[in-house]
Amino acid sequence: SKTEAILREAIDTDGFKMVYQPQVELSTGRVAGFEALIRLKNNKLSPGEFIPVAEENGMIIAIGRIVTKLVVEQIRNWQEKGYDIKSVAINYSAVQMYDYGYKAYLMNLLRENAVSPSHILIEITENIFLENKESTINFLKELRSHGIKIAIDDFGTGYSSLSYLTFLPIDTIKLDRSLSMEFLDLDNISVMDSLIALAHSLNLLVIAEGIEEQKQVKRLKYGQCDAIQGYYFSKPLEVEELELDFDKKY
Ligand code: G
Ligand code: G
Ligand code: MN
Ligand code: NA
Repeated sequence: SKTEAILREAIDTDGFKMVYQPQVELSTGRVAGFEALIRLKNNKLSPGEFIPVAEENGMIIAIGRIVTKLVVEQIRNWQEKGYDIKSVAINYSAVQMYDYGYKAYLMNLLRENAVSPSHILIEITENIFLENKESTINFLKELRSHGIKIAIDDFGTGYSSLSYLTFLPIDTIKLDRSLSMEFLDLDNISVMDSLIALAHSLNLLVIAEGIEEQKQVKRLKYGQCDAIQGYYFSKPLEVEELELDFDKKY
């Protein structure tokens, strides 16, 4: 297909780049980290269009490695410039579980670039547990044993059962945008508060995604949410546009 041809060309010709969206810690107002999001340099397709195709045809495995390399090299570049980079989140598709060499690939990249694993947060979605739950849990445990952190992305949209939060090897949950909107608009905020409290009782951090309005920021701060990400603070930005002043308060 046309999409596949565009992706094939991008894979072969260094045709991808990453943009970075800041995450702001609510207790301090400071940037706590970034989520890395892929873009085609030629902008012919959006990731919403090409990621599902790449997952379907397996190209996500090559793309996942490209993303990982771009991010680790970017962190090295920032470190060389003296920026004290906190954490950078990488989206990891469930299909990448078939990339059996991924963990070794990631660990090698980190070593070669002298980047600490503690700077990397891997974002998974709940559907990763639908197949081979045990091997997925083992994979995540291994990553965590090296100091890499794990987040559940789009939390609240999948086949969630809250009980699994008690045994999954994860560090952070990212509340899906639909959840923030729903809860804040429907005056149903006590459910959001309870989710945050439950997560905290399990030593998990909570990031709310898709935050666009100040009233959401205020309410989430009151509800002890740890960090927020969304257009209210910043859209995903090109490296050249990023503010890397970690002392700045929002
Ligand atoms: O950045 P944007 O909102 O347009 O992303 C659209 C979708 O593509 C989101 O679901 C996002 O998680 C996904 N996406 C963006 N970048 C990556 C990436 O590097 N890897 C994977 N697997 N998915 C990504
Ligand atoms: O599926 P995932 O959570 O990885 O998707 C993240 C995407 O959500 C980002 O690529 C970004 O384009 C989009 N996004 C980030 N903040 C906002 C926001 O405040 N509103 C909306 N509508 N989309 C957002
Ligand atoms: Mn994400
Ligand atoms: Na999300």
